[in-house]
Amino acid sequence: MEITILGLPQSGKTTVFNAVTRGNAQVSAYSNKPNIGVAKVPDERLVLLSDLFKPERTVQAEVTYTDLPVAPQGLGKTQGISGEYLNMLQRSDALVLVIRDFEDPSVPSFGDSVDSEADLNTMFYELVFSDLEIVGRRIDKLESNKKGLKAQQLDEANYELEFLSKLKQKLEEGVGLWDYEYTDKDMKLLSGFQLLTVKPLIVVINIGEENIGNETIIEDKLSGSFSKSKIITTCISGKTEMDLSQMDEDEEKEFRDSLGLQTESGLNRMLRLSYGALDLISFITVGEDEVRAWPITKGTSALKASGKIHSDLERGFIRAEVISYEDMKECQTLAIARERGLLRQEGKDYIVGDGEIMHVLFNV
Ligand SMILES: Nc1nc2c(ncn2[C@@H]2O[C@H](COP(=O)(O)OP(=O)(O)OP(=O)(O)O)[C@@H](O)[C@H]2O)c(=O)[nH]1
Ligand SMILES: [Mg+2]
Repeated sequence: MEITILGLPQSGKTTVFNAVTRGNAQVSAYSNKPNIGVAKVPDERLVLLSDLFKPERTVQAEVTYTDLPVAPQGLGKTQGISGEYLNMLQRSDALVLVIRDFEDPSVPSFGDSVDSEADLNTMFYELVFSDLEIVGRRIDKLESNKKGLKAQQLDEANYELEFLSKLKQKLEEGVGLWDYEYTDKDMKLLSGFQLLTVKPLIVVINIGEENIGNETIIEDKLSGSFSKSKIITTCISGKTEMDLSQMDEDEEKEFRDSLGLQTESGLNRMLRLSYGALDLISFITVGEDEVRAWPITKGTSALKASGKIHSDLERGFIRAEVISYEDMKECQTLAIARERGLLRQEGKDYIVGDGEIMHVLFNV
């Protein structure tokens, strides 16, 4: 699963990328290669389970982030997004849009002054225009190919044309396709187009250090204009989080406390929200060697989930022993859980839930 970070020039994309991946990509260097890094998804359940099982290692779920290089000429000037830049956005499963909301005279602002609301609208329009282009091209192509079609193909083409016209209308109204209600057939058609305003979007408002503590007010102000189910808004102080991400754990905690940062850092919240936006949940395996979170899409069966661990487990799957995180926390040991009958036996079609601890019995 991949998330791509985009935004206007100098909005803090690379800074956010570094904070998320604990990486050291050069901030503000005009490089034309994307930065690619892995972010570990925070999960307090792993902390408690590691306390119980004292494993050799604890492994968090991971998501890949890409920080796109300097926006191509025209980005932010409502000319739509195109070329390789567009391809990269289309390939990703979700988008993180970084919006500048920090004052810093040494960093030139995109407009006359720092205006997060205007920047957000600008970027929304960029995404909408880019989709409008794609939809428009597809409509033209279908129209011009219609002549030679046989009856059934013509029906299909007409269905698609009707669907695309509805999308086009929405886009022309300036709203994205985030909240459009799609039928299963629509979804199938849609998957071929890789439209940007269909992908989950996480808007990250990059606030200045001086606004730490005002996150809720800022979020409410900006998200009011687009309450859409597939768009999530969150504030982070990019620069602070980047500095914090370079520290060791104790130092980071001390610094966080001294800043009076929220109990859950904006960064963790962003990582958690992005994970959810990808429709991912985690199941957990426990043992002396390893306590580990495994990402699966919501609705995954025990059989498919076991295949994430190893293909042998899927091939030779017998059954799974499953316990909820809450029950595990209560029982403290698997022996007690078993005694109390809380370790359930589940078959291959069982739909694995978030945070469930699973042990797969198999035979190959
Ligand atoms: N004061 C302050 N400065 C920031 C913050 N975030 C980023 N900056 C600064 O803004 C400048 C641009 O940050 P980058 O992270 O390179 O921004 P970018 O969007 O990746 O820039 P390009 O890739 O060049 O478009 C750098 O000098 C950062 O140090 C912040 O939260 N507060
Ligand atoms: Mg950058």
